[in-house]
Amino acid sequence: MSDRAVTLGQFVLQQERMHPEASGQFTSLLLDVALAAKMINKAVIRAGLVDVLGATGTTNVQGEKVQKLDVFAHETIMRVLGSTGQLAVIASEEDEDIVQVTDGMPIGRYVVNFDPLDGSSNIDANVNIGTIFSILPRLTRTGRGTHEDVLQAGRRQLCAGYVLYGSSTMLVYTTGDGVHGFTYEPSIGEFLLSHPNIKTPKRGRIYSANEGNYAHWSEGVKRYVDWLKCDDAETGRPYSARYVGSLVADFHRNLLYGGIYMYPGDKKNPNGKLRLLYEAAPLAFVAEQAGGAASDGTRRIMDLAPAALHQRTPLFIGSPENVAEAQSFVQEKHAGVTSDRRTR
Ligand code: P6P
Repeated sequence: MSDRAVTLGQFVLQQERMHPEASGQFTSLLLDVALAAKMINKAVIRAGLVDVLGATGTTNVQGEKVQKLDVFAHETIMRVLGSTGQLAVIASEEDEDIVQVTDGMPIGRYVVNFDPLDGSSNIDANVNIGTIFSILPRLTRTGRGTHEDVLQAGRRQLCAGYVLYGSSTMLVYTTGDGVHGFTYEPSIGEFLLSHPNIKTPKRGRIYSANEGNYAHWSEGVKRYVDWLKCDDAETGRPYSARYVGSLVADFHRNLLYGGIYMYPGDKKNPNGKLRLLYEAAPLAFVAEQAGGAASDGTRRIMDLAPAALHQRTPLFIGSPENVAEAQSFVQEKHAGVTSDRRTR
């Protein structure tokens, strides 16, 4: 790759030329996601200056307090993507049900599921927040999009990625041909290729979890986290605990440095907190394409077909050796393990 700056648009076109078999039909859709990201980014970086901080006083379908930026991000994505003529149906964390694309627009061949602003509880504290998106082919042939079109397993995704808003806003995506990261250059309004072909380390020594939930975790998860904290230089333990409380920020750091993010189920919420369709599945696609893994503790996230729009799932995601290790504890294959001197 030459050292000249490559924009997202140029890169996507290069990819299309390199892979004639790739239809590239959703190229413009991906570029529209980037357009929406630029508009959201402009609001996010000015959040402290204009009246978008604080809550709207309403709650979303999750029963969560809706922050004004949440609403802006949701409405921006719906407006930009809804006018592409490429979509049949859209699903968002902020909407109770699917949104069919109508209003005289041509009904397209694709579905977009997204979390408009994940980690929004961090907005007022100026902590990184993110947009997560997933593009799928519709299953139904004609007519308005349906739930069947939306509720597909992650392995059906054509494209998935996230935008991480912060001091340096990044867009990271995959179309099944590796993972590529772009850094936003506001002076020219372009996402420039900064992290081509991201590969996550096979093992990392960072774990990300809300240990405030420890008392409610299963014995297997407790044993795993206890094991990570044992002092054993030979296996690089104890690991470092890093938890921003914003999935996209924790995921992105672990993608680059190696490690594991986990949000297990617990006694209060057996399926955990995170949503399968527009949080776990898109990030699982990115993780696997970067050489990582994503599991619900026993099954591959990408194989799980959601039965409901806002279905939750436990999530263990990151470096493959870390995820496999976590799975072995969660499945109690290491019952009784404390500070054993295992090979790794
Ligand atoms: P907790 C944010 O609400 C979110 O969905 C993720 O971004 C984040 O990782 C997680 O929830 C934080 O949840 O229960 O640790 O505050």
